[in-house]
Amino acid sequence: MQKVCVIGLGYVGLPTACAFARSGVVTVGVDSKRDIVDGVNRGSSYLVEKGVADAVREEVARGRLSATSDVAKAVSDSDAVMIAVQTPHRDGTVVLDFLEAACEQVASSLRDGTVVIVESSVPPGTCERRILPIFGRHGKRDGTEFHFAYCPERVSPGNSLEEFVMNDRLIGADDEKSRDRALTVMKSAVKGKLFATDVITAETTKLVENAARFVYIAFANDLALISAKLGVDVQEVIKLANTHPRVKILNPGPGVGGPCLEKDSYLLLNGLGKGQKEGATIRTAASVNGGMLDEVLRLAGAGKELKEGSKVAVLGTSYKPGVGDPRNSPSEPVIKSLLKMGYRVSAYDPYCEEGFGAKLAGSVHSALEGAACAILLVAHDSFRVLDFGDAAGRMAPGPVIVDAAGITKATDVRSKSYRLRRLGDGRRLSPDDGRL
Ligand code: SAJ
Repeated sequence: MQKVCVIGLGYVGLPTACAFARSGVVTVGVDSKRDIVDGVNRGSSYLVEKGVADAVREEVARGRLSATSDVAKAVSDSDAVMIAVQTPHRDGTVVLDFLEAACEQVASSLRDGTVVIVESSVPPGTCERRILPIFGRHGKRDGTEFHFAYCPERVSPGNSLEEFVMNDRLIGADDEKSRDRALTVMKSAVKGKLFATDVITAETTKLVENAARFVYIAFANDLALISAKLGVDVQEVIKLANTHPRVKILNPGPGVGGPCLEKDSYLLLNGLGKGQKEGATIRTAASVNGGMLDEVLRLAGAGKELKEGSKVAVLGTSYKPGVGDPRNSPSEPVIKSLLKMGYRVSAYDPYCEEGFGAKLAGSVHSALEGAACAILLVAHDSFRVLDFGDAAGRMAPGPVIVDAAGITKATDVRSKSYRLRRLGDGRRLSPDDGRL
């Protein structure tokens, strides 16, 4: 394959472009945002993603990667077009405007024989009902004038470039030629296995993967609430249950963040149309995961013994450990609720500059200074090695530390200098232990 064009240089598109360029393919990234295009052409990446900055710098210098806002030229010059634009949701319903607009532009410049691959998550049936008709209106029929495949991305934000290359992928195509052409394109950059199927099965499977994780996490979260009532420690219960050869329970937390798990669960249901009763586990999971906010506030004593006007330190604002990505972070509703209840909130995150309205502290110590309560929301490595005795010494007298991130150990509860409340830890200790 000679030349690939990647439409959309976002969280998925830029690592996709880097992966193709790294594999030796001449790659052009297309984005409407001038600053992103100019940045790439200067050899710099706006994305904080492992390996991406080096890949952009080196591949631009080598002449294998460039960027442009000129879709028509990039598409008409390419043998393959990868589309990786966002498909967000509004109140649980997918918004296809960006994808449809991108396909419209691609279709109008496509030369015959090109292979078009969509990576964005879409409700099942979208390619057939909404995407292929756009190409049809431009006189491009799948399997005749051009070749179409749906190959959903599977990368984990934070490690997208490596996962693009190493993960197994699905190749959804509805005719043999399109499938073979898409396999050739993907093989040039992907080292993982490639599994061929039809388009709607690939669309559905992508969403099922994320909906499965969303439901599994809801189960772990439900167990945290159950354990707190039963008087056991959920961490201990999960650790022991996972010694069974067929049990693999995930970790409870303050809610499910990020751009994918919740959204894709809704997109799966979108495929059913309105008024359907199927999907009860997903709806229940959404309610359990969303309800973890109340549990975090309860552990903090918000609206109860935590006095109005007190300072609360929120540790962690990114949506998961090890990244600076604040999209849909569970910290957002926690911070906004606390502010609404009249608390002074100071937030600190080693990677993320988003404070969601809280005062951003420059260090963990300044966030903790004088706080009546500290809430651990993300298990970043630097929080795992925190000395909680020292932390408590910087806080207001008799401080409460809430661990909603699964960082502390059951034995840490015995400290006398602070009251530690761990999510899902309902063990009944003596009153001296300062539990709820
Ligand atoms: N979380 C828990 N408990 C856990 C694991 C995660 O509460 O045991 C929370 C995290 O803290 C975070 C959220 O879930 O708030 C999502 O994090 P994640 O690491 O599970 O997933 P994402 O959203 O970063 O990436 C997911 C991945 N999907 C699956 O693992 C099935 C990734 O492979 C997908 O490519 C990505 O969605 C996507 O783009 O669709």
